[in-house]
Amino acid sequence: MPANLPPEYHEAERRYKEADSPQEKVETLEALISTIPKHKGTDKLRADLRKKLSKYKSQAQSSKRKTGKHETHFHIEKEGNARVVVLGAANVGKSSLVANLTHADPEISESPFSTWTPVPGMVVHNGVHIQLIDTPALDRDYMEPEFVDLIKHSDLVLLMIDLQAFPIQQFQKSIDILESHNICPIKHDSGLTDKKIHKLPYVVVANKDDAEKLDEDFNVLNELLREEGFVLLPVSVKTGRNIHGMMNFIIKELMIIRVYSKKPHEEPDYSRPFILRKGATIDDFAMAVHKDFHENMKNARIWGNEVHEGQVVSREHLLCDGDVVELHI
Ligand SMILES: Nc1nc2c(ncn2[C@@H]2O[C@H](COP(=O)(O)OP(=O)(O)OP(=O)(O)O)[C@@H](O)[C@H]2O)c(=O)[nH]1
Ligand SMILES: [Mg+2]
Repeated sequence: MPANLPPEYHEAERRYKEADSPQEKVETLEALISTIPKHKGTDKLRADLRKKLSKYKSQAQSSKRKTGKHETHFHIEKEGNARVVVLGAANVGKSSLVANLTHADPEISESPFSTWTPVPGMVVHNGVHIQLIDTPALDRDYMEPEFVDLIKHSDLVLLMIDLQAFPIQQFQKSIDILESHNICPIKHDSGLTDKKIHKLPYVVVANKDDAEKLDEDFNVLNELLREEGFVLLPVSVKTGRNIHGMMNFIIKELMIIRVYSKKPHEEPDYSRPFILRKGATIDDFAMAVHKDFHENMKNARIWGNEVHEGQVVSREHLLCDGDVVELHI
């Protein structure tokens, strides 16, 4: 037990010990944890109490009447063009990634199980706004139903594994936990055929690939995962290695395309792309620009890789990433 705990701790501990019901235990434990100063000396104590909290939450949840609604940290408003949920075992670097790419300030710690509530942040990459959500570790004893819901309401799972800590077992465990809650990767045949299965695109990253000497480990892991049908990306949040490449890959997997508008006789406006999904047409683009364009448009001119410069196209024309479009009323 760390020696330098404040007097409020002992008072909160007494209330926690006196609490009877699981719900009271949850409330008093949360209060108790909030009295503990955050530093290395208290890491273990906080992790232990968090474990207990998770157990009581589970008990409180099962004894709670089904009708009773309650406030939850897991309800996060969707913002931006897409939502990416960062998942993985304890200590792999999920919070570090979110802290690194966004203005959010989740707790980062050497000791496992430091994140207990999801923390959203916003990352803007090549004009695309992505809501990136840091989450509690998957390998806890208990996973809140609201956490499962949050994942199901995301557009992509960024599954992170720690290259330096039994990555194969870690990967398998994370996949299994998600599968036990009916969440599976879209491209992967899990063998489950139940209609309840929720399929999502997965991007798997091996974090802590800090230096070339670790690439050998990465290659072995990559081979194994490829046999299972997964693409693995090496990254290092610490050194920034391949983080840019990872973001490009995420945008590709989200099937996001960026289309730029252009007024006649003017240069395209590259500062503000319109964000659409693969399969979008000129019609969808016109709707995104303004409903008046959508109603009154006669045709459009387009510049891009798969068209002739300034080619005139109809409403049904399929758009590609990077196209520039001039709408004509
Ligand atoms: N060497 C190395 N360490 C890293 C890297 N990314 C994160 N870490 C360290 O790994 C530890 C865990 O990082 P966190 O970001 O707290 O991990 P987490 O996945 O959020 O952990 P939990 O919230 O406990 O599940 C910290 O000590 C980080 O500094 C990396 O790329 N390389
Ligand atoms: Mg964390």
